[in-house]
Amino acid sequence: MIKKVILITAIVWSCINTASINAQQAATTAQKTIALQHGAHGVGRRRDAAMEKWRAYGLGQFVHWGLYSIPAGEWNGKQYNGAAEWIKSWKEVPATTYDSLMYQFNPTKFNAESWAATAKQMGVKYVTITTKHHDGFCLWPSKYTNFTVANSPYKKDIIGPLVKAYDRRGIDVILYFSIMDWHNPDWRYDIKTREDSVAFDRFKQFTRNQLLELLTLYPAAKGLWFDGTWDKSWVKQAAFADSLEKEMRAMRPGLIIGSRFRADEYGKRHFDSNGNMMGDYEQGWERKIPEKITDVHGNDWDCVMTVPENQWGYSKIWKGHIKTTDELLEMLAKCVSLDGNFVLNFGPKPDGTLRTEELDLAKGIGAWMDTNSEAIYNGEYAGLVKQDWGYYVKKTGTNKIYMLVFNVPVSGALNVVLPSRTAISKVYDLGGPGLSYVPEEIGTSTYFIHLKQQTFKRPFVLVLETADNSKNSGAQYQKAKT
Ligand code: 16Z
Repeated sequence: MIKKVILITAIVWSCINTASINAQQAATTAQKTIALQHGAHGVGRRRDAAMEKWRAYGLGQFVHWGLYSIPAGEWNGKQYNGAAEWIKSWKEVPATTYDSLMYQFNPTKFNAESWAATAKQMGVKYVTITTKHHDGFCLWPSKYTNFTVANSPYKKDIIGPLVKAYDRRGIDVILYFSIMDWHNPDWRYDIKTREDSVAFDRFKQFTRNQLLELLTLYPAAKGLWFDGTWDKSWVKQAAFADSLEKEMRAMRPGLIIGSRFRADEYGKRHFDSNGNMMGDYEQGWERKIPEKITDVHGNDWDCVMTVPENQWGYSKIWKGHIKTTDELLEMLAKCVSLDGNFVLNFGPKPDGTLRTEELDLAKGIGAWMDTNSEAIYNGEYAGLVKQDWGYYVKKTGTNKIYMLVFNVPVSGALNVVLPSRTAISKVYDLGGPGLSYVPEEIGTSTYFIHLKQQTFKRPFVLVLETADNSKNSGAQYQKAKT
C-alpha cells in the first residue's frame, strides 16, 4: 500500500515540474492580482550580498549520501529499475529491513576534507548536501529521532565535518532536507481523517524542530534545499510553511531557500496564484536546462544534474548514457549563459569514498575550470543573439563578454553579432596567453573571428572586450532593397 503511494507521488511530482510551472506563470501574469496571505514574499530578484554571491557561483556540487548507498540499487541480487536512493519504495524491500541498514552504516574511509578538496579542485563554489533524504535517515545526530548516524556503527556526525571542510575552502554549504519522511510514522501523503490531521500536526512540529536544529547546529550553512514537498499533506500547509519560512529567515538573515519549499493557500507550488515565485530562486530545473532566457522569467535559478540519466544516490551499476566531461561543461556553459548555476550530483559509496567515474569528472571539469573559470564565476546572460558555435557569458559589471566555444565550424570563422554601436576592441584566448585575434568586420557590429586552427580537443573560451562605437553609424553597409 505505502509502496504504491510512493510511486504515485513520484508520477504526480513529475507532472507538476517546471514545464507546467512556466506555463502557469505565463498564464497568471495576464490575470488580475489576487490578495494572498501566503504567496511570494517579494517580487523580483533579491539584491542583498548573500544572494548576489549565490548568483555568482556558476558551478556547484550536489551530494546524495545515506543508507541507500549500501544496497546501491541492488536487493537480493536483483537490480532496482528506479533511482538508487528510492530503493526503499521497491516492493522487494521490506521497510524494516531497509531501516536496519542503519546498523551497517559505517563509512570508515569517509574524510570530509578529501571531499571538499575534490570539490575545490573541480572549481565549485557551493555544495548541497543531503542531511535527510526521503528515507528519513539523518546524517546528523538529530535529537528528534533515533534514526540517525548517532545510532549507526559510525556514530559520528557527518554534516558538521562537511560544513567545516567546505566552508574552510570558501565553498558555501546548502543543506538538502526532505520534508517527505518514510520513516516517521506521522508522515502522511494526504490528510483525510482526524487521525491523519493529529499525526501530521506532530509531523509538522518534528519538521520544525529538525530544521531549527540544523540551523542552530550549522550556522555556517547558507541555505536550505527542500525536497519531497509535493504531496497534498504538505501542500495544504500554506500557513504553517509560510510561518516556518519566516521564522527560519528571521533566525538566519540572508538564508537562501528555493521555490520548492511551500505552496500558497490555493495549493500553488513554486509560483503563487499571482505567478510570483515563492522563495529566492527557481528550483524546478532538475535534470533539464532552459532553452532561452524568456524561460527563466528574470528569476534566479540553478540546474541540478545527474551523471547517468537518473541516479542520485550511489548505484553500483550505471545504466544508459553516462555524461562526459565535455557534455557537462556544455551544460555548465548553457546554464551560466542563461543566468543560472549548474550543480553536478555526486553519490558517494558506502565506505565514504567517491567512485572513480565521479572523481575523473571532477578532475576533468577542474582542469577546464583552471583555465576558463573566469568565464563562469560572476557570469550572466550577455543579451546577444546566440550563435551555433556555443554560448556567450557576460561578466557582471564589466565590458567583457566570453565566448564559450563547443562547436567549431568547418570554415573556422566564428560569427559575432553585437548590439549596434558596439565594437570589439580586443579578442583573446583564455587558454593561450598572448593568443589574440583580429576580428574581421563583416557588417554593422557583425564580425568573423577567424580561428588559427580548426581542430580542438576541448571546448575553449575567447574573451571579447567591447567598446562603444557610436561614432560609427554603420552607414557603409547598405541594406538590400527588396
Ligand atoms: C520522479 O519523482 C522523483 C524524482 C526524484 C521524486 C523525487 C526525486 C528526488 C531524488 O531522489 C533526488 O533527491 C532529487 C533531487 N529529488 C527530486
